[in-house]
Amino acid sequence: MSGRSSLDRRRLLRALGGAGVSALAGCSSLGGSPFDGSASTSTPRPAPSGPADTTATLRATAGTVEPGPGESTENWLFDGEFPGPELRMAEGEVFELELTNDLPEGTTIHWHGVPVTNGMDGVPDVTQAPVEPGGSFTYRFRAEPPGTYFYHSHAGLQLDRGLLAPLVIEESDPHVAYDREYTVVVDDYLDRAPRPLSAADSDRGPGGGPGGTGGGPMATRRPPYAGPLVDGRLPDDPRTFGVRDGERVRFRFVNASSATAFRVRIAGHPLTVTHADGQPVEPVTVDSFGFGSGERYDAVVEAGNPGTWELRADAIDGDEPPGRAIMSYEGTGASESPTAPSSDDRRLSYDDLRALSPLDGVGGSPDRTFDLTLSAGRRSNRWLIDGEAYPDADPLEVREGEHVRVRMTNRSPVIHPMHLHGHFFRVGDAVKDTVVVPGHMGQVTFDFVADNPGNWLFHCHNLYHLDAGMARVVRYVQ
Ligand SMILES: [Cu+2]
Repeated sequence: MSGRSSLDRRRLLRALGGAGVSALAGCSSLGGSPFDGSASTSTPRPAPSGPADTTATLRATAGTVEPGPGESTENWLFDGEFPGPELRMAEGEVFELELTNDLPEGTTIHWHGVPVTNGMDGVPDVTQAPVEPGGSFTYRFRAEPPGTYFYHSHAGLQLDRGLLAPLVIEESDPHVAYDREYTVVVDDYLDRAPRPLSAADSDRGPGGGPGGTGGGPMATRRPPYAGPLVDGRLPDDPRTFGVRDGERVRFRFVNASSATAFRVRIAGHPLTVTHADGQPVEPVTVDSFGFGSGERYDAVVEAGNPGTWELRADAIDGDEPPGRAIMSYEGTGASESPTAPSSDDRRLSYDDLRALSPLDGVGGSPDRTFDLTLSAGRRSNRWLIDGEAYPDADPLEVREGEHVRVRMTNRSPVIHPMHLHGHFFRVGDAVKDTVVVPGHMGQVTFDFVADNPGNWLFHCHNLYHLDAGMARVVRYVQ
């Protein structure tokens, strides 16, 4: 199934959808709230109606994270797991999930990358009221297009407490063959409750984009992470991915970290990148790729080099030890081959990405263009889009059906992985939902079609930048 035909089908389904019974009807917190679309003058589409193909429940609770021997932290988790339970659904099915909130604070779930209807997008005070302690909310959406996604709390700093998990919409007809697959969530371990960063939290931080330009020390701020995590494991207690000689293994890599870009490689094995942010691309073979918070890449590995090998995730420009997992061939010993990242490896860049099915409707000149500067506030710990810190920021107004172009210039020294809710966009020849804007006057332009009415957050996926104002609402108007 190609991205384009999937999008076409979505439009068709919307056209047929009519005013069905929305899942909102059964929800306790929305009556009379401003989150039913009244703040937007273009009516959001209803959630899919009729019986759900799959129903699930999920509980946000306090729980214990144990990422390695002798390491444990009380934190907030989905169903007590970290990362939370992977959700898998078939392409096109109607999926329904009841979230129950056992936390002492309000929470939501955002389905990162999935272009759900606006009321299901899970952004507190933009698309719904937070689910209060003891309350519940039923999310409902059509599972399309297929791809690798993740879901997470969008309330405050809860993402960095552990409320995150992978989500896979399975393709009915993948464009690459593979014998088995693994999902790999890359993250950081915060062994305390997160708090907003202040000027006192000076640190060295990421400065390179996927192009891997790197950069020297720079005054950015990151939380005091206790180490990188691959699938919830610290480097000294890595997960093992078993493979057999001759297999093709699909890895679905998710950067679920709140503040870190990682470079990923597997020793002794090139990575054939097949999907960017879940969307199929012409396969391109590299030695490593970098990705920022919120980005995903799928890569197929030809298992033809028996042994025990290191899967490695280095924080880009960080000085912490690399995150690790093990890829082990059946019947081989426990000692792994070392990997020294080479300086001349083939690194994925955005220019290498060619979507199999380009987005429709973004050829030619746009109907509307936003020129946006990304910068740090001068006198406060704020992060700004065009000089404004959300929520004291003007919405970006679009009309349904428009081809919208967004040009971003990054006047700060650090990267910003910018994420648009509810839409895919074209960046270069790729179709993505999150794109890293390099520091030091890096520029990125993306184009999208305003085809999903509502109020949608557009923001930096560095959680601490988001928390400090680096967001805008994209608002549909008549
Ligand atoms: Cu940022």
